[in-house]
Amino acid sequence: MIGFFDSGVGGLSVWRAFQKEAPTIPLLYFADQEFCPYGEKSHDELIERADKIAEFLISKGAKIIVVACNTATAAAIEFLRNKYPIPFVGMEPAIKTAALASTSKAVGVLATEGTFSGRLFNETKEKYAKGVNVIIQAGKGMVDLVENQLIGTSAAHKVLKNLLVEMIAQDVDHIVLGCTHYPFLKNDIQEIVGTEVTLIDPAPAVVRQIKRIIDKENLVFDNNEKYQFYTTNNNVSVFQQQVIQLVPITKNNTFN
Ligand code: DGN
Repeated sequence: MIGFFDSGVGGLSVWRAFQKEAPTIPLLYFADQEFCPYGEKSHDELIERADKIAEFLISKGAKIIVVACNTATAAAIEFLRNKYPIPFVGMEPAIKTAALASTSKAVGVLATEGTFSGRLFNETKEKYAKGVNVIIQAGKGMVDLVENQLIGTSAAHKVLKNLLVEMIAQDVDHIVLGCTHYPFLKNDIQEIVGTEVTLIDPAPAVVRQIKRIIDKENLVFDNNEKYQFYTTNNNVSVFQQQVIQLVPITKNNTFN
C-alpha cells in the first residue's frame, strides 16, 4: 500500500493523479483535518504531526509515503527520511518548470506562508529563477474554499480575484499552484487570469517520482484496488462527501 497525507483534502490532487496512472495499487489517504490548516503552524508542530501520521501509515503497511502537502514537505521531510527506513516522496516547488517556460520572464507562485519560509522554496528560487521576476502570494483563504466545498462559487471568485491582482498587474505568464489544495480551484483561477496564463500543477512530476521509486526499489503491491480514507476530524460523513466530490471514485472505498 502507498500512504498519502495532507492537512486536509488537498493532497487528493496528488492522489487522483497517481490513481489514474496506477489504478490497481492499494492506497491509503490520511487527512489531518483536526489540525488543518497547516499554513501558519510552526515547523516543530508540523514535524510532530508528520511523525505521528507516518508511524500510523507504516503500521497500516505503507511501503512508500507521499507527503502530499507542500507545507509539511518544507517542514518535515528531512526529519521523516532520517527517522524511517521507507522512501518518502515530497512536493517539489515547480518554480524551475515555470521559470524555464516563461517568455514574459514573470511568474507567479501561490503557496502557504510555511512553504515560502522553507529552505526548499528559497533554494529552488535562487537556483532556477535567476533573471525572472517571481511574484509570490500566500493563498489566504484558498484552503478553506476547498475544505468547505466552495469550488466554483462567487465566494471563491471574490477571494481569488483579490489574491491574483498583483500577478495580473506584473504580467505573469505562468502560475505555480504550490499547495496541493489549489489545483481543485484551477477553473476558478483560470477564469480570472485568462487562458493565456498557464497554471502549473506539480502533481504529474510527483507521480513520476513515485513510479521511479517503485521501479528502483522493486516494490510489489497486492493489486487489489482498495482505497482507504482516514481523517482526524470526528465528522467522517462530511469527509466522505468531500472525497466523493473531489475524486468521484466510489468503488472499493472505506472511510474511517
Ligand atoms: N495542502 C497543503 C499544502 O500543500 O501546503 C497545506 C495547506 C494548509 O493546510 N494550509
